Amino acid sequence: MSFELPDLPYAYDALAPYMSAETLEFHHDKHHQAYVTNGNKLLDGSGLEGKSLEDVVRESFGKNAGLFNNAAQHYNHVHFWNWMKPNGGGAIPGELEARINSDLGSVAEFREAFLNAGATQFGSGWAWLVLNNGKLEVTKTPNGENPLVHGQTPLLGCDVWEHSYYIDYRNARPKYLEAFFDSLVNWEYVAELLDNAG
Ligand code: MN3
Repeated sequence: MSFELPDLPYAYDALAPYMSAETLEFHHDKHHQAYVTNGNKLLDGSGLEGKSLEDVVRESFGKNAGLFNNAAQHYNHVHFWNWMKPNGGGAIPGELEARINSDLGSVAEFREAFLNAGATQFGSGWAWLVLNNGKLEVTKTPNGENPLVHGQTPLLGCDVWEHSYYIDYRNARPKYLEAFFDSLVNWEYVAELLDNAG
């Protein structure tokens, strides 16, 4: 297999004013495309050509930094576009909300932990809601690293690389994180990933 850039699941201007068309044009068409293009070049001859994207990410980690960085960022962004939707945020599907309440205390505590993870990730990286040994946890990772390489299932991720927010929020990463959580998250997709994880 080779990596392919998926279309955005909505129009470029569909997430405004929380994420502008200009941000999505750069982020999807330039940054994500570069991970796909470079990932394909590095996949060729790596010995991992026949593997699923998830396996390429897991098996290149710690062994082939160039391939890992691009494959992991491709995986992260494929999901990132689906972790957002127009008129997102708001009500969390009941079963997911119940899991959040039992594992993380409350939705408010989860929100605070998630925003804090994103704000305190020094430099580029991601904030995550993951399933780890059957329990929901909030984590963060640097650069392209993702929960797959730690044996966890990513359920929600927020890209805190500057390219994700600098056009719309300049240096105000916490404001971007609040807008993401409150007005962009596609909770149905998060619930679907939790269902798939069993
Ligand atoms: Mn990005």
